[in-house]
Amino acid sequence: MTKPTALVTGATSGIGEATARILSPTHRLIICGRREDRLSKLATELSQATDVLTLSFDVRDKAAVDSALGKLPDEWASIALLINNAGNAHGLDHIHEASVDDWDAMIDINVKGLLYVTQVVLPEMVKSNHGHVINIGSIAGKEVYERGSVYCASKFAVDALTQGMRLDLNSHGIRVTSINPGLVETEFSIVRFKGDEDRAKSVYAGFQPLTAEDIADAIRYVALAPPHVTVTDMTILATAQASATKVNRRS
Ligand code: NDP
Ligand code: 8X3
Repeated sequence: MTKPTALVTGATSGIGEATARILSPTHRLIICGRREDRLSKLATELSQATDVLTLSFDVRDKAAVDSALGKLPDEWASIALLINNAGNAHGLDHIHEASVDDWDAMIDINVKGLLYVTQVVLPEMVKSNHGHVINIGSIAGKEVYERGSVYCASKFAVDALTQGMRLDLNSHGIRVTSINPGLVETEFSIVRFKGDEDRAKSVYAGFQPLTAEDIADAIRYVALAPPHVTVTDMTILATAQASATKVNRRS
């Protein structure tokens, strides 16, 4: 039997890359991101295990999303699993000191980008009354922390969209899940702190953070659950993390 097709946004690093890798035995893969060199490298690796299509676009650019996903070759047109993972935090500032460019980036990527991709992928799922959308939210979509208001707002929006999609798609048998990780050591903090690797490293100092593979493993579990089972919402924290703001650091 042909494998189902999964589309993973933000597959060029971190959680998305690990997810593409872990799904390669069970799914054909459409891997997306802006950095084409990384997409080609991952495609070369994963094509040992499965069919891979790479698509490079910025999720903020609606025309680019429509053009990349709206005219897929026939053999890729039916997507069974959409993983809306592309996203980042930009900056960590009090609301009265933060940059409008950072706000725009977070709202445009984490919220509007997710919507743009979902809008193009859903019609085929609705037509076939089958499919699964997994949105990557965050503990920041459950609890607000100081200096994170706009990132948190973007992830609260992902939580609301996940719940709303589940209601709207219920009559079409489409599963909708949110996965909400706590601190995962990826390129996330390097992006948040605009390339400051030392500051990024300090976020994960003194405790064992989650890895991208930990989250990919949860995504695989949720995706491979029997079709009549929907995991609606999974929050995953490092054992040393008790809330968005409480982390048991040894040093
Ligand atoms: P990374 O920075 O490692 O990965 C982010 C991915 O998103 C990259 O592949 C990047 O690809 C892609 N991306 C970013 N902006 C755009 C854009 N404008 N257009 C297309 N793709 C884009 O971070 P993570 O793997 O940690 O983050 C993945 C998701 O997990 C995000 O939604 C994040 O909010 C969420 N998350 C992360 C946590 C963490 O602690 N790390 C915790 C909770 C949630 P490229 O640059 O090539 O376009
Ligand atoms: C990423 C986790 O705590 O850095 O969503 O906001 S956190």
